[in-house]
Amino acid sequence: MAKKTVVVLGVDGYLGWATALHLSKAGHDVVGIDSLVRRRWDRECGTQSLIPIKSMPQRVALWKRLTGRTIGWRPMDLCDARAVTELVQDIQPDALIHFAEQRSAPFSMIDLPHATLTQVNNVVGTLNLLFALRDYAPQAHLIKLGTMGEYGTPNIDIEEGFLTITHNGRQDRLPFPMQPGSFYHLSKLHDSHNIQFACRIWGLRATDLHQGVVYGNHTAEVAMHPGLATRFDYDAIWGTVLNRFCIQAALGLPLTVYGKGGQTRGFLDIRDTVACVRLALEHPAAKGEYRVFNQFTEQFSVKALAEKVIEARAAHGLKTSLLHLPNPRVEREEHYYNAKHQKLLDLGLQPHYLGDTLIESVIATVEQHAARVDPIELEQPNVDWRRGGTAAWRTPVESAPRPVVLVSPNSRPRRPLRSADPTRASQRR
Ligand code: NAD
Ligand code: USQ
Repeated sequence: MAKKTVVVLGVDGYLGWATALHLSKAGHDVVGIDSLVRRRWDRECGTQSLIPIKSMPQRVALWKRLTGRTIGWRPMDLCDARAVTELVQDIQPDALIHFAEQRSAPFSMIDLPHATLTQVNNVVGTLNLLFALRDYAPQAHLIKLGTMGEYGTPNIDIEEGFLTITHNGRQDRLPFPMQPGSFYHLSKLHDSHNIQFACRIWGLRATDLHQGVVYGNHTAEVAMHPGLATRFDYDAIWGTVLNRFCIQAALGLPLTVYGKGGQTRGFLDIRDTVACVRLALEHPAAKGEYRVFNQFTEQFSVKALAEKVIEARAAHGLKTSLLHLPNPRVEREEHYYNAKHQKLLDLGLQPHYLGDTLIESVIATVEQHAARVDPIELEQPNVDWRRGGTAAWRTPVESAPRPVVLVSPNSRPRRPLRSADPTRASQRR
C-alpha cells in the first residue's frame, strides 16, 4: 500500500480524531485541521463530552511520544477560503477526509440562526474545498462524510447513491431521490449536489460516504492511552441514540424512545468508521468520478436497539425500562427500510456487529465517568422540530451547576422521567 499524504478536516471531533490516529498508525502522513468550533458550541449548549478530552496540542504530542509518528496540527476554519486555498497549495495532499461540519440535527432545528449557521458552515466549507482542489490539487481524492439521513425513509429499497429509472420507455442512472429530515441533513444533501457537480464539470474525484449512526468509543489506537480518548456525546442535542441508551442504562434511567420507536436507521461501530474511511482512501475514486458508499453495517429500529440494551443488562440481572416520549422530531415512526450497503464490503470491510460485549464495554466506560453525567441533559429532548428549541436548550455549564449521578449496579433514576410534552423541560429551570 502506497503511503499517502492525507488531510483530516474536523480532526478534533469524535470521528476525525479516531480516524487521524488510525491512518497515522497505518503509515500515512496525516495533517489535521479543525477550528475547535465544536468546543464553542458545547459551551453555548451547556453540553460536554462524557469522556474528558485533551487539547489538540496535547493529543498530538502524546501520539508522537507513544508511536514516534507525527500528526501535523493546524487550527483553521474551513469557511476561511484563503486559509483553505493556502492549505491545499502548501500540502498538495493525495486525499482530504472531510468531517468538519456542524453535525447535530437538533442543533440545526433550534431556530433560524442555528439553521443558517449549519447550512452556511457546512455548504461554504465544502465549496471552499472544491474550489481549492480545482485550482491547486485536481488529482486529490475528496472523501466526504455524508449521511444515510440524506435518503430519508422511502417506501422502496435504498440504493448506494444512484437509481436506474425507466421512464416513458427511456432509461437513465440518476441520483437517488432524497428526503432529508432536518436542516442539518439537508446541508449534507446540498454538499452532495455540489461535490457531484464539481466532479462532473472539473473532473475532480470524490467519495461521498453516506454514513449511518455511529456508536462506541474504542478503536485500537484510541484505546492505547486515556489521553488519546475521543469525545463521547450523550445529551439530547449531540448524543446519538445508542450512546444515549447505554448511558441511561448505566445510570438505571429509562431508555428514551421517541414516539413509537419503529424509526429504522443504519448503524455502525466506530471501529468500522475508521476502517471504511481507510478503505475509501486506499481504493480511490477515478478522475471525474463521484461515487457513493452507504457506510453502515446493520439496521435497527430505535425500539429494537433499546431492547438489545435491556437484554444485555438483564444478562447481568439488571432491570432496565423503556419510556416512550412524545417524539420531538417529525419523522416516520413505522416504515419500510431496506438500505443497500455492499460496496464497502466488496472492498474488504470486516464488520463489527452490535453485540452484548460492545454494549457492556460502552456501559463500563460510562460508569468510569459517571460523575460527569448531567442527568438533565439526558432527560426530555429540548429541541422540537415544530417549534424549535425550548427554553432549556441553552444551559451554560458555568451558570447552572448540576447534580451529579452516583451509580451503583442497582441504581434507580434520581427522578422518574415523565412521558410529557418536551416544552415542560423548560418549566423546571
Ligand atoms: P463532531 O462534532 O464530533 O466533529 C466535527 C468537528 O468538525 C469538530 O471538531 C468541529 O470543531 C469541526 N468543525 C466544524 N465546522 C468546522 C469548520 N467550519 N472548520 C473547521 N472545523 C470545523 O462530529 P462527528 O460525530 O465526529 O462527525 C463528523 C462528521 O461525520 C460530520 O460531518 C457528520 O455529519 C458525519 N457523520 C457523523 C455521524 C455520527 O454518528 N457521529 C454519522 C454520520 C455522519
Ligand atoms: N432517538 C430516540 N431517542 C433518543 C435519541 C434519538 O428515539 O434519545 C431517535 C431519533 O428520533 C431518530 C433516531 O433515534 O429517529 C436517530 O437519532 P440520533 O440522534 O441518534 O441520530 P441523527 O439525529 O439521525 O444524527 C446522527 C448524527 C448525524 C448523522 C446521523 C446519521 O448526529 O451527524 O448524520 O446520525 S443518519 O441518522 O443515518 O442520518
